[in-house]
Amino acid sequence: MAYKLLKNEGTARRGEFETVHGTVQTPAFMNVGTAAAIKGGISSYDLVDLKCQVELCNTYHLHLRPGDDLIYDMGGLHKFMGWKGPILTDSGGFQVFSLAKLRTIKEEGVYFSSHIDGKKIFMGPEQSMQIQSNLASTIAMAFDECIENPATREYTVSSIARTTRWLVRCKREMQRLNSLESTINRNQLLFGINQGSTFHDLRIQHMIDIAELDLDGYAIGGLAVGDTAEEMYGVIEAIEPYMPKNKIRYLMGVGTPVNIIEAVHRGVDLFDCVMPSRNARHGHLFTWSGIRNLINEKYARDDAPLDEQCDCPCCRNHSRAYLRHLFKANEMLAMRLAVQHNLYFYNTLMEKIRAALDDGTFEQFRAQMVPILGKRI
Ligand code: PRF
Ligand code: ZN
Repeated sequence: MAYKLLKNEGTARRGEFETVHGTVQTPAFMNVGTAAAIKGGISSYDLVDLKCQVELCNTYHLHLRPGDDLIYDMGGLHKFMGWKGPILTDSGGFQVFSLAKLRTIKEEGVYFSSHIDGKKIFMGPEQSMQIQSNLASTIAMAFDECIENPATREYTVSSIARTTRWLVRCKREMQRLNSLESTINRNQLLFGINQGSTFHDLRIQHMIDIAELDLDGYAIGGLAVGDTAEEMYGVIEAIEPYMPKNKIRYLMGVGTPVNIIEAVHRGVDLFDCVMPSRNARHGHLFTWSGIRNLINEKYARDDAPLDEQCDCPCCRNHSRAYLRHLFKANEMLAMRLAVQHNLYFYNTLMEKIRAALDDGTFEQFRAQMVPILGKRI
């Protein structure tokens, strides 16, 4: 089980990541199915048609509902939701901070109330690993604190020290769980998460510290949470030389097509974001000519497919006028078709990025696509 670097162009990397649930071609985008479902009525079998390689689910949500013990009893997340490919579970370290109410952070972990029914819950590194082990995902994420930007240097120093101590506990607990015969996926991988707000020296030191733990992959967390895109690119550039070359690198919760191209340029291999599915549900569609708002009156009698260059299920079968009508009429099908298109677009974007890296033309691709993809049309 390993990351193999196939080719690079500057700091940009073309690689392969082998797991027990299949090999991921990188750079790759993970499709977000928070509560074991992609919002917008997309099933696991749809994901195959949408060229999805990896699905991402959330520890926090699944622990609250239906409960990780139930999913364990049902044979794990793969069997439960009918998806055979790799699954990455986020640790709860982000959702506890963004969704939970009345939370208190202590050395042992976080005390909080469920956003669903107010129930009091404790989650620390050991609990997060136990839940993710019950879910039996391919990749578990470390339990971290995601600090919102801007943050003070003083708070950042103490927070990342605790995140490092939590990471050591995560690794120990994951080793213990993987040694148990009752564990569903005894090859579960663990990724560490770099934090440090926008302080380059703290980011670098934290990266050096966690690289020593020799984990299965490394994520960059704490970005796209109040910082500008330029600050985010600056942090990636600062830590890239300190990220192990032989391990996969994941930028958490990012981002727009332009953000992804810019991060690949700076050495990132793996992404996830709710943006394609969330924007689709509001009629915002990513196309190869720019970003389209389908609710616009000008599409009322437009017979063209949403994107002439796209061969997703929506573009192959329907017109802009029809899709706009579905949105205006609040039909469920509007969501489903729009989400299918946006996910297909993101997965195709990654395919094009990989092809450009294979050909040694990624920088050309970047120069050509960045001005187009960020434009509203
Ligand atoms: N930590 C975790 N999950 C995350 C983040 C983080 O910092 C982010 C930040 N963009 C998204 N998801 N555990
Ligand atoms: Zn399409």
